Amino acid sequence: MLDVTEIRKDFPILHRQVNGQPLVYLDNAATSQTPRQVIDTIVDYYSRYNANIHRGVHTLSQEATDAYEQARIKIQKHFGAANTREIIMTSGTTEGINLVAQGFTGFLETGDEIWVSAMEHHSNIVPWQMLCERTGARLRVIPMNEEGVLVLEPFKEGLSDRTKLVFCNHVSNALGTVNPIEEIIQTAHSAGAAVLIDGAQAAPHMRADMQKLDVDFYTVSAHKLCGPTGAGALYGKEEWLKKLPPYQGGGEMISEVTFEKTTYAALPHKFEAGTPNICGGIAFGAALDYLNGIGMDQIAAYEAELLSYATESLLAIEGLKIYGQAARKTSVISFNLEGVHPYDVGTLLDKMGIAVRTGHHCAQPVMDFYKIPGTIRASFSFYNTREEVDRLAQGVEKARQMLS
Ligand code: C6P
Repeated sequence: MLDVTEIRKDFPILHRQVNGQPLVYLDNAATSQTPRQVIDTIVDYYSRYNANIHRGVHTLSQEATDAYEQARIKIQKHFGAANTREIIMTSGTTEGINLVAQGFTGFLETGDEIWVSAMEHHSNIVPWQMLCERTGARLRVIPMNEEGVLVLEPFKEGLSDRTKLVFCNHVSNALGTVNPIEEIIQTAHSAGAAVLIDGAQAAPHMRADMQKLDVDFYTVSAHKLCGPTGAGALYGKEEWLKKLPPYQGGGEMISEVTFEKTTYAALPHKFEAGTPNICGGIAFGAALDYLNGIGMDQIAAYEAELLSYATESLLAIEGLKIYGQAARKTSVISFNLEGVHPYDVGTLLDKMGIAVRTGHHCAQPVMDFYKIPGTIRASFSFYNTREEVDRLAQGVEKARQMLS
């Protein structure tokens, strides 16, 4: 088991007060907190070797380039990619998805089909709708049931030679469900379709090996992995990345430019136009070092225990309903109190120093499915404790008494 008392010492923010109370930070699915090892990496970058990369012959530029490319290697190894050509540095999951959606424009035609799951984040719905508008392709939905589990039969029966792309999140941000992506990938491949898995909510809780999954694209955001905002990565199979056209034009992504014709840089730089978030990329690498220093298996085991303790504690509260009861979940609990608006509960919890997210969590179709305006979402990380779960349960009970 983890030594959480020691781990918490790494996170300065966890020791602050909010509204006169010690902070209980349970909004980790929105963004995780940053350990001092990552903060130090950022300070070190700007203090010692801030420079543009891949451009200069001077020492600072070479140091920054080396650190940035080292970070790419860390990301490649962490996610089990075959080589660094398959790792595109992005600003986050949203950019990774948009890059692929843009790239497929020339590969689709009217009547082709794209499947998405019923529990997607908006960033895995809207870019595909835009792709459909550009190409005349049709968006189809893998449905879900009351427990918040995907129902794969309609998807399996609906596959045809018109199916070109399938998108699914590895873990739902609104419900915490771990989706059967292995089965989805195999099924889609048997119909000749490419698969993008949105790993934004899975990566903080488990290891995903790109080669074992045999997935075509996988996206992550550094800020959910103890790293900074504005950094992330897109994994893409080399064969796909070679086929897709560049996402944006600009410096860095070219081989040669004349007014008659431009040739593009080799992978991965073909997809990395302009000056990237250099410090963010380097800090992303440091965040992965930090997580691997603790161990992803240890993190998963600790969070599973915390999830079951929190589920039990919250279900003891009168009129509390949890949305998302899948057998395989990450440490996310979406819930409501009977007859109470989630926003009011969230506001009262904040007064008690407890940070949760309320609303539709950028997954409006999930809320529509349950016919609710939103939920209160408590999302736990490996640095949260049972005492914090107790503070949450007491806070929710107090809110219930005040509001109902
Ligand atoms: N979900 C949440 O509170 P970006 O913003 O690009 O880093 O990540 C977008 C994204 C994509 N997919 C999933 C499954 C996500 O959960 C998110 C981000 C946050 O649930 C902020 S809306």
